[in-house]
Amino acid sequence: MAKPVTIQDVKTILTAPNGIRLVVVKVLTSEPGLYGLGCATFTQRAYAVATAIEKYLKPFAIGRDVDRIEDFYQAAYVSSYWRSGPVLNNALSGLDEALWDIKAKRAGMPVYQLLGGKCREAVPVYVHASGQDAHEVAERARAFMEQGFRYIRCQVGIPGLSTYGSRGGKPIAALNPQQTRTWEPTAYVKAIPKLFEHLRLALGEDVELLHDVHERIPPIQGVWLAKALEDYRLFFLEDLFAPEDIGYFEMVRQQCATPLAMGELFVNPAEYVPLIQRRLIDFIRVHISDIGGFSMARKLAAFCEFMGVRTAWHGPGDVSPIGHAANMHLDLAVPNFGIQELALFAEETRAVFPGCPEVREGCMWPNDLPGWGVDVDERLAAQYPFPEDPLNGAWPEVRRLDGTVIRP
Ligand code: GCO
Ligand code: MG
Repeated sequence: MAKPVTIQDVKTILTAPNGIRLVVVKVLTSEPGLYGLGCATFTQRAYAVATAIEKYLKPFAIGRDVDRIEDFYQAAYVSSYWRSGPVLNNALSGLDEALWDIKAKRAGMPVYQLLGGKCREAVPVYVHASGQDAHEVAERARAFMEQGFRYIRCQVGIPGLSTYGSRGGKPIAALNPQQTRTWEPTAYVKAIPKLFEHLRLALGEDVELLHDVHERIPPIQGVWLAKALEDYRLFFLEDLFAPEDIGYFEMVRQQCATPLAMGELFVNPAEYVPLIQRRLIDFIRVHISDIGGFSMARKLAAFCEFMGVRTAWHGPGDVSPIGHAANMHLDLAVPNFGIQELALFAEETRAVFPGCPEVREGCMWPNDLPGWGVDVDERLAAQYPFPEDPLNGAWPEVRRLDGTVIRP
């Protein structure tokens, strides 16, 4: 039997082209020139992930057979005894995805081939249109439609408040002495049905519209909002509830047919399996590196297929191009693909990550290179260190008018 190719070294690459903190793992092998890349980006706690890789996973990985991805995944997952969580899952994802990249390079094929090949030529994406009012959102959405995008997520500013997707608002000094961002849910839930009424009139019936609640409202207002939006036929309504409140999905299901997308904050199968099994959501939106990487995500996609749930992997700016490529390869190969979120790549990001997927005709397109098809220029990556930030990458605080901290 041929001698196995083994893991020789693991490098953690921290880079912030476009100002967003990204974490990428490079696994080097015993075969000269053969390496793989994986995404381990948890932007708010990037250094914690880097430590988990450098101090724990790297020594664990060195010397192991690069071909045994599943075995590596299982062994690494339980090696901490207390497992899961965004830090350890992202660290694991970095290595797991790098091993998929290596396996596909050894096979001389793009990763999607290892999953059975393409179900589609390219991956339709949704882009983000945000504005201060409904007119501005409609204008931005129309500009995207003119560029060929057919799925658009629409977020609107709420006067005086700091909404997800737009800032603003002045807190009451006596109640909020730190003068943090402010948020109240009622004005928002009243404004959103009006936004979509305007958008349907302005943009017509053909475009697919999406919206992200970002778990910012009390659950019963979420139930009301899902019903109030039913007439505007959203493609999906996202994160209506926090992971802590998923018991409310059943209530929404009994009352309306607004399609529901959930999951970017999930880290553990115990959170997402019951929702899928009971058909309480329509789109699974996990952040692939946050659930442990590609190995876990492909199993999740297959489980969703049996339950009629479609995929919509999380694809914001704080996913590296390696992570976007992982999303795309899975999207290409699964029959239950729903849609792919995409924060359009900045020029600097494209330069740091040669092979970054092309975006045209409203879709992300793969290249035919073996592996993910995306590389990292380490010299250039080093020219984009993490920006100075008093919050060290964390979310700024958001508070109610009475000063209570709420979810961002
Ligand atoms: C989305 C998300 C993101 C997250 C961000 C957190 O649906 O795109 O909600 O914008 O807020 O990825 O870091
Ligand atoms: Mg979201």
